[in-house]
Amino acid sequence: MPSHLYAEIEAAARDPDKVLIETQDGRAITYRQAFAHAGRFANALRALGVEVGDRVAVQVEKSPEVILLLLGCLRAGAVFLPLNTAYTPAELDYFLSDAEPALLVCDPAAKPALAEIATRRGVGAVETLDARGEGSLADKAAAASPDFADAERGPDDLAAILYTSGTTGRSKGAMLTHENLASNARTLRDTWAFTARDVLIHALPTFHTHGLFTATNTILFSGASMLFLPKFDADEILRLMPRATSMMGVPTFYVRLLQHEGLTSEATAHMRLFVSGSAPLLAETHRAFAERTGHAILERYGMTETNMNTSNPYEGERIAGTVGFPLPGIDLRVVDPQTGEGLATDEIGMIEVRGPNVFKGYWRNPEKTKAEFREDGFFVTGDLGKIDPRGYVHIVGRGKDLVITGGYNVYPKEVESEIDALPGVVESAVFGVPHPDLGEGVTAAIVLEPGASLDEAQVKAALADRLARFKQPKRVIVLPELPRNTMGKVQKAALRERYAGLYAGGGAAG
Ligand code: MCA
Ligand code: AMP
Repeated sequence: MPSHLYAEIEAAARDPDKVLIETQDGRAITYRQAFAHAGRFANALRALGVEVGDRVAVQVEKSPEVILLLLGCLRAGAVFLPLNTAYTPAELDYFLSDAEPALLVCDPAAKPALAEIATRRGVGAVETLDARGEGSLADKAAAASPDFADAERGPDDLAAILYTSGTTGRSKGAMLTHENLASNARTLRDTWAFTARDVLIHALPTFHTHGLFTATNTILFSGASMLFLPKFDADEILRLMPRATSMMGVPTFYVRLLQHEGLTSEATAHMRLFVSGSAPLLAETHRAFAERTGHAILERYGMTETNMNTSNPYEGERIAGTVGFPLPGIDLRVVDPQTGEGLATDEIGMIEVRGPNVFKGYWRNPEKTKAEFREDGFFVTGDLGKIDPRGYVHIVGRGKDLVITGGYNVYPKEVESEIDALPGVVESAVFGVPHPDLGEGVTAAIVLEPGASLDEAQVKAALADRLARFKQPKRVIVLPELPRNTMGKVQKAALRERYAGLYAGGGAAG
């Protein structure tokens, strides 16, 4: 079977002359052009030594070429491995050593720093692609033939690896198969009523599930179009709305749109659907948006490991503060986290999911994979929730120590390890507290050695090269000691409570 996922995407494009992606500077790429360009990328990959099953690590700014390269990887049978542009070279070092990609594609400006790491880590080739879609890889693709015999790839073969941070230890690579992605794209297209007439405002980054798969694959499976913005920009989004039908975003998008006086029912009149996910949407944001525009934001719930699991209904009541029903074909249950026993309606426990959307396991990490699956195939999400009498799923908290800031996940352990390594620091506790713009703000409490004179600015400066910007604490608080329970465990709940008002009234940068 030629490339399972790609073949389905190609079959869904009934009108090859339809525009797939249009950019702010007026570039328009049709499906026909996209498929031909994917063929050129596939040929270029082969010439660079990328074979079926090889990983292609990609840390580049958003451009239509990222999507074309993804399609090229699928055609070549390679495994696409996107990396957040905010990751520092120190973070890249780990991903390259763990994933052992055959090729690293990076921004031309980053090449000098990354090429050295890539060589050390045995990466076969390093090529470049910039925000305009230009660079050495683009040059090689332009010189290559558009004709390519697609690799044989079945439903269970790997299409992508996306790294997700871990509560303990380093990030883990979630292995996503062709059918994991295809099944979710089919389901979302049908559940959210996407057709070839749709035009999606795409302002999300293209290195995480939300922008790369949830948004893009739903459009590809509908033969529809996307208006690509390099990043969130409220003015631009409002300017595009009269031409668009839909948008997918993180809650911060909606918080920021509500701050714009241009957000009115007239401005949104051409839109049929606003989707929110990646982090909890406050019920007050949902209500305020409905009051201003007449649109009930559709909230859904997913994970890197599982793609999308639940969604509020397209037809029917979208209830603020809930994430709706399990998607068709996906089993979701709430269990006692200790015993694994199923819980009754309205009882709070661990959310577990099973279905064609659920990933194949963690890359080269069978122990972690085993630890997060039940014997009957359910994946333990780490999210705490309940199912109400009407069947709506509510997420009420996290069983995992995780901060979600502007839709990005930050695992405190990773930040704490960096802080604890600083001279003069005895220990630290990293936690999230409400942030008006980002949902939660990453916050650190630290304890210093007697006589040490480290201050907030010094801690922040020391972390600058070590951690991606979004992981760096917005505030660092020096304490004589951390609050502990009788067992000696640090009480993050007490810290969250004590500093709950830290960012109240703060602006975007908090
Ligand atoms: C930017 N900054 C941040 C964040 N973004 N800090 C913490 N958290 C963030 N998310 C920093 C910048 O470096 C800058 O710092 C300062 O905050 C202000 O930046 P600003 O220009 O306001 O930020 P922005 O560029 O407008 O970005 C904010 C954003 C963006 C639009 C919320 O972060 C974003 O697009 N987030 C989407 C993330 C996403 O796609 N998540 C999906 C993951 P300084 O001024 O100090 O330099 S996939 C997923 O979760 C699952 C599967 C799912 O269910 O979807
Ligand atoms: P990630 O693994 O980075 O993709 O993040 C997935 C996590 O984001 C989930 O396990 C949830 O904790 C959180 N999440 C995603 N969507 C929602 C939502 N609609 N409401 C609350 N939390 C969400």
